[in-house]
Amino acid sequence: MKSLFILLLSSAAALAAPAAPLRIEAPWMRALPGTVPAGGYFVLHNDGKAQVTLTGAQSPACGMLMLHLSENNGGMSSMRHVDSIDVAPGGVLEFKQGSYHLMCMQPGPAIKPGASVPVTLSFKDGATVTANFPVRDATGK
Ligand SMILES: [Cu+2]
Repeated sequence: MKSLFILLLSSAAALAAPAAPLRIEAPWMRALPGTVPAGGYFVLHNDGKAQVTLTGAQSPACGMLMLHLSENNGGMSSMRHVDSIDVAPGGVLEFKQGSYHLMCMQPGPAIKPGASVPVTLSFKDGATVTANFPVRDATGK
């Protein structure tokens, strides 16, 4: 009887174990006309005590979903793919226009203003975080 009690206790503890201390705030996806890739924006909070490394993103609505960084060099703006982004303990990583953004390379029919699509971020340690990204139009509405 005693061992059963311990077993129940330990499985309850396993259920209560906190997930990776990562939060996605203010997510949204910017739909552009036609087949132009859509941009994804959010703020990632690392509430944990360890550095995490963002290594990718997936969405069933997007075909390939890439991590991009926009840069402005002497008035020329361009974007490039990045493989990974470190987020320090207690740190915040902002995906916003003109900076880091998700690039939804083949936006599917679900990418339309007023809809919302799931996006999963994946990390080097195997952790994943999923959030629903509301879709807005080109002007951000
Ligand atoms: Cu891009």
